[in-house]
Amino acid sequence: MKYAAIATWKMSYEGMKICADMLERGENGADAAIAAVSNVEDDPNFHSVGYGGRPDCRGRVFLDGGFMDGNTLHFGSVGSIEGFRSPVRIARSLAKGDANNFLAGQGAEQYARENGFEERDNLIPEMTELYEKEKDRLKALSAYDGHDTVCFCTKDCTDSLYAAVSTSGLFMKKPGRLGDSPVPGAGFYADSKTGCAAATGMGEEIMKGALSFTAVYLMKTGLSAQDAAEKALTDLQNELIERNGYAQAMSLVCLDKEGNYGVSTNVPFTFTYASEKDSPALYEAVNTGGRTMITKIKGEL
Ligand code: SD4
Repeated sequence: MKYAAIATWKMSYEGMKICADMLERGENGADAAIAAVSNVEDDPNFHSVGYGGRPDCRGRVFLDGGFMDGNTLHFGSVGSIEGFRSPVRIARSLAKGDANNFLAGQGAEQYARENGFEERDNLIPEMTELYEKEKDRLKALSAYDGHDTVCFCTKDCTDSLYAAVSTSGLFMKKPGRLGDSPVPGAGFYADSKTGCAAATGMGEEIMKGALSFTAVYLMKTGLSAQDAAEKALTDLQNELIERNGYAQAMSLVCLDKEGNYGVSTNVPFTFTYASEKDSPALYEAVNTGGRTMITKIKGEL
């Protein structure tokens, strides 16, 4: 396939159209992935990414973002950053050089300010209301549902692969908490010789199995994108259940170097995909005994 892209959750659909248009025009897959993720970061209707993201336990919005270039294996990440419009754009700018590629907290904010990245208060009144309503009920919890990451994996017409992700992480998270999303190998991974992958779900689980790297590694050993996605997630889930008695929510999307996609999940999951053969569409994935059953969602586009 000349180009292909896969992304997590229904919230990626508008971004997928932007991404597919850019890839169709022959634009760079990194630019396409970043434009698509930024589109979600700017949309206040999605309460788990960027503007309108869910607050932490202090009622403030801290964001994580990551980017990887599958040609160079350079990655860039920012963690726990407050007050900036696009964590993924900041992350991409860090994906070069041999050091200082992953910045967190005040250091990341200082870098973003010094490098002219647009500032923005990402807390919207609706999320302040939610926080005020839920804070007492949830203060004892370490995790709370309603967290999702937007992840885009792209393959462009030069056969370059990229992964880009952005999230506000867990609702009511502790100050300084980082999930898998900005962690290369866990939340995202790209290697143009093999494939690219990205994850969403409980970061504390995903990090235990370096889920995105594992999927790409399995493709390297010869598995198809779909088999690699399923094996990576099922193996991790089985290990977690064996050791801890349970496994929390995890979902994974990936592309092989030809642009074929793979998806796995242990919860009901939506994703979008496009290639020069398939116009952008929204799909639903469910786990049926370790295999992923995929249905194209009609009438919702
Ligand atoms: C995190 N993986 O911060 C993210 C949240 C997420 O579906 O993607 N939830 O742990």
